[in-house]
Amino acid sequence: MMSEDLKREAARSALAEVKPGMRLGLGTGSTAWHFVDLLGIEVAKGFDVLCVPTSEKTAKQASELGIPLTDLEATPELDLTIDGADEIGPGLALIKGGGGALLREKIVAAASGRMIVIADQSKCVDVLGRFPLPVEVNIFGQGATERAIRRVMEDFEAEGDLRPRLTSDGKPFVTDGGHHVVDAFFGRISRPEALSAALLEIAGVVQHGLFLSLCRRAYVAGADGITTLDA
Ligand code: ABF
Repeated sequence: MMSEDLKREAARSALAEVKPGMRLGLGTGSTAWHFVDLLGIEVAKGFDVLCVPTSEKTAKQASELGIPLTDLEATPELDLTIDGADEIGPGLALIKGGGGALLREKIVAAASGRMIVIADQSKCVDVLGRFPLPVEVNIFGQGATERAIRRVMEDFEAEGDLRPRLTSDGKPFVTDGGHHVVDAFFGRISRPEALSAALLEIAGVVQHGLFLSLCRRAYVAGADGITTLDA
C-alpha cells in the first residue's frame, strides 16, 4: 500500500471509535487530514458530532466538509482527540509539532478524555529524538530563549543543533498563536520527562512537542494491516 493509503486506513480505524454525540478534537497534518475527510463523509450522512480543530488549516477543512465546530470556551471538555504524530516511542510517548500546530494540539489533547494517534509504521521508534523536537517560542527575546534551549540541549547530550524554523521563502515560520518554532536536533532523547520539565522552565518557551502520558492508543498502519498499540 502507498503511504497515503496507510494513513487513510489508520484514520478509518480511529473513526470506528467515534460514537454519535461525541465532542471531538481534530488533529492537524496529512494523517489527521484523512480522519477529518472520513468524518466529513459520515457527517454528510447525518452523523452527530461537535468538534474542536487544532489549527486554522484543520478548521478550514472541517468547515468546508460541514463538520460542526466549536471551541474550548464553549466546550471545555472533549471526549476524544484524534491526531497524527511525528514519532511514536515506548509507552506511546510522542514527538509532535512537525506541522507547527503543537500548542493547540497539546491544549486540545489535554482537554480530552482520551487521545488516539493515527500513523503509518514509519513513525514508530525505539527511542524518541531522531525527528527534531519542535519548540514553540515567544518572539520577544527569541535570542535569549534559543541560548537557554541550547544549554538544555548540552545538558541532555543533544547530538545536533537548534535551528529556527523557516518557511519555504526563508521567512520565520509563525504559528497560529503568533509564535516562532525552533527545531532541536537531539538524535536520541533518553529522559523525556526531565527534558520536558527543563524546557518548560525556560521563560520564553511557550510549549514543546513532547507529548508524554497524553496518548492512550495508537492505530499504526503497515503492510500487514493495522496494529493497535495501547499505553
Ligand atoms: C500533526 O501532524 C503534528 O503534530 C505532527 O507534526 C504531524 C504529523 O503529520 P503527518 O500526519 O503529516 O505525518 O499531528
